[in-house]
Amino acid sequence: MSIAYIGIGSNLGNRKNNCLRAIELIKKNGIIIRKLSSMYKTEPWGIKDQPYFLNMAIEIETELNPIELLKILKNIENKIGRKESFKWGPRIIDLDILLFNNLIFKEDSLEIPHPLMHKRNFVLLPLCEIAPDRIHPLLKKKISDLIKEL
Ligand code: PH2
Ligand code: MG
Ligand code: MG
Repeated sequence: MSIAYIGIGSNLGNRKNNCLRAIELIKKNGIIIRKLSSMYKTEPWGIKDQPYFLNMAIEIETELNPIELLKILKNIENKIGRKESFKWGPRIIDLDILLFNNLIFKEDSLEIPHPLMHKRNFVLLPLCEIAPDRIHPLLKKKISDLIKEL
C-alpha cells in the first residue's frame, strides 16, 4: 500500500465542478481518498494572462504503482474533457502526482517528486493544509518549511 499526494487544478469552465468531478472519478478507480484540502483560488503561475485557477491537494492510498496511477489520472483528465494546450496554458483539469511514498523517480513520462512543486505556492499551500510535516524526499525538508522559503 502506498500513500501519494495529487495536486488538482482547473482554470476553464466550472472550475469547482471540474475539481469535484475529478475527485469522484479518482474514487471510482479503487483509489482511497484519505484527505482533501480546501479549494484555493490562485493567481496563474508561469503564464499570467489566463483565468485564475482553483487548486487543491488530496492524499490517497493505493495499490497502484506510479505509472499505473499516472495512466488513470490521464484517463480522468481526458474524460473530463482536457484538450491539448501549450505549456502552463489554461486547462479544464490538471491532475499531477506530487509525492509518492518517499519515492524518487525520473523517467520521460513522469518525475516524482513533481519537479516544480517546491517553487509553487498553488501546490504548497493546499499540500501544507493536509501534510505539513511530510518530508520532501530530495530536499529533505517539511512542506511547511518549503512554504517559508518561497
Ligand atoms: N498550473 C500550471 C501553470 N500555472 N497556476 C496556478 N495558479 N495553478 C495551476 O494549477 C497552474 C498554474 C501548469 O500545470
Ligand atoms: Mg500541473
Ligand atoms: Mg499535469
